[in-house]
Amino acid sequence: MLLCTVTLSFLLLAVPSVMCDDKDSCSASPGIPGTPGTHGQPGRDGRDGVKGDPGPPGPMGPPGGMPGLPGRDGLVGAPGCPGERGEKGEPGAMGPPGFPAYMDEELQSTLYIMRQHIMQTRGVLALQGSMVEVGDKIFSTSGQSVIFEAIEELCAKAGGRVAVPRNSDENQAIAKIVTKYNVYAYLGVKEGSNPGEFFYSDGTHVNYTNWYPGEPRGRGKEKCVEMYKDGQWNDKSCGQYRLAICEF
Ligand code: MAN
Ligand code: CA
Repeated sequence: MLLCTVTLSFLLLAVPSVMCDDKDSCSASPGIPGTPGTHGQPGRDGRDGVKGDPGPPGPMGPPGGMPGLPGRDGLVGAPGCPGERGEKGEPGAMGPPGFPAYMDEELQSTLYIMRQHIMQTRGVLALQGSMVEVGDKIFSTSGQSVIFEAIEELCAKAGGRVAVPRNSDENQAIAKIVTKYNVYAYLGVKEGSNPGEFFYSDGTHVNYTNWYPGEPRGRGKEKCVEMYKDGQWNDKSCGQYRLAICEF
């Protein structure tokens, strides 16, 4: 069989010159490249592209047109002032049973620390002589000498009331402060509209007194009561400078 090895640059125009020998092989010289073909037909249209961005708003229409749709909500405004305090709610349901207090280590250590702090404060005040304890009551002075109204204010601000003895022990305790400061003190009692009748700040009638002999003799003109150093009482005008003693 005769086999030819042909080198073709361009299929259409190649003119091979073929040399064959009597054996089974041929040799060929390269052909001349053909001229480029003509342009093909235009291709088909491509597929639709993706949707474009919205265009700019159109020009304003003639007057008298339909009103447009309402615009979008504006930005959120600044927070308003806090409202008035509401009424107190109902008490909640009872919580689950807890530890007995004596087994609660945290509670016990808190109580220990609190007790220690209270004892320290009491010690400081007692040492200064500005505080005397009687039963559940504590009498204490700021050391200031001011008019009755100022004492009322001072004591209320501190969370207490103007000192007033309800028995002889309490009377002695207040007298101790008066002696130490060497200034008479006003007591938390005032004369009512009937001369000689005195009342506590809660409006109840006095049920313990320690008048100096002959007092009260102000006959309605001395509405306040002062305590002398010996613990005896005298009705007195309210505008004097007297030691401020409060009770807690
Ligand atoms: C002064 C005032 C009175 C008091 C008499 C007592 O006049 O302190 O309140 O009753 O002294 O003599
Ligand atoms: Ca008097």
